[in-house]
Amino acid sequence: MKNIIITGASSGIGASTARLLYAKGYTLGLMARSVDKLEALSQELGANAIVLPCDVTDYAAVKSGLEQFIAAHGDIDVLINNAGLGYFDSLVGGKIEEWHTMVDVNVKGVLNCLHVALPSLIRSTGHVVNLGSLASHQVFPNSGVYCATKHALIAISNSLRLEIPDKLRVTTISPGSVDTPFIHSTSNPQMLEQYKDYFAAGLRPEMIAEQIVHAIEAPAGSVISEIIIRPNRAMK
Ligand code: NJP
Repeated sequence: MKNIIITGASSGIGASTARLLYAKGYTLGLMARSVDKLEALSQELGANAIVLPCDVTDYAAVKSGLEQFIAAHGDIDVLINNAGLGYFDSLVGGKIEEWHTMVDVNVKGVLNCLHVALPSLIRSTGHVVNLGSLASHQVFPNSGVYCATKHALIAISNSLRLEIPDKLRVTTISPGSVDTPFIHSTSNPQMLEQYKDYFAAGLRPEMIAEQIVHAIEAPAGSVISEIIIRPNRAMK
């Protein structure tokens, strides 16, 4: 039985992935800040969905949560670095605190989780799944810092895969727009108005969850290095 940690499990892609993985019999560590949402998800799923309240930008909290999980359940087999957010806005006149938050959560948060989990993942010959984006490969208007964070993420994924291929599998999942609460973080009302229907008409989070499971269950001796999945429509 595999132990899987999912960051950002309280919503969207993370919650959908938790539902699919739990139904397949995995033991889950559910990480996010919204304890009420994690508790509700754990109650819906069952006793092997363990709530680990945690802000991924807080290294001490990540360490404590993951160490607590490992002590109780054993080494981590899969770490799904899914927690992330994007504030849509132009760079000119953008909000510095939003830029910092995107870097803190999307890049430093992933590094915090990796730093704590890697020894355990290596012991278990495990798997890291990082949530990238189409924005890992190209840039879009009004999301310059978000695109930068997702470019960083693919660099981290690809570097990690090169280091210890015999001890760790690394996958990046790179979706186009997905219909989750993601776009509603955007504080600029014009941007929200401009993009919200586009995201609402995007992929369903269950589609991304299926790709994550597909990567985790790839045959031994193989690694799915990246999955790019996009809505089959014109881009905005
Ligand atoms: O977004 P949403 P998605 N510490 O808003 C958590 C990428 N992606 O599922 O802490 C810990 O439903 C937050 O939990 P909470 C995207 O970049 C998306 O769409 O309780 N957790 C919640 O569970 C991201 O990496 C699209 O607020 C923190 C989760 O993150 C991933 O997919 C397109 C946190 C966000 O759930 C999941 O996003 C694409 C913190 N400091 C890539 N801050 C898309 N939706 O269109 C946030 O290419 N979270």
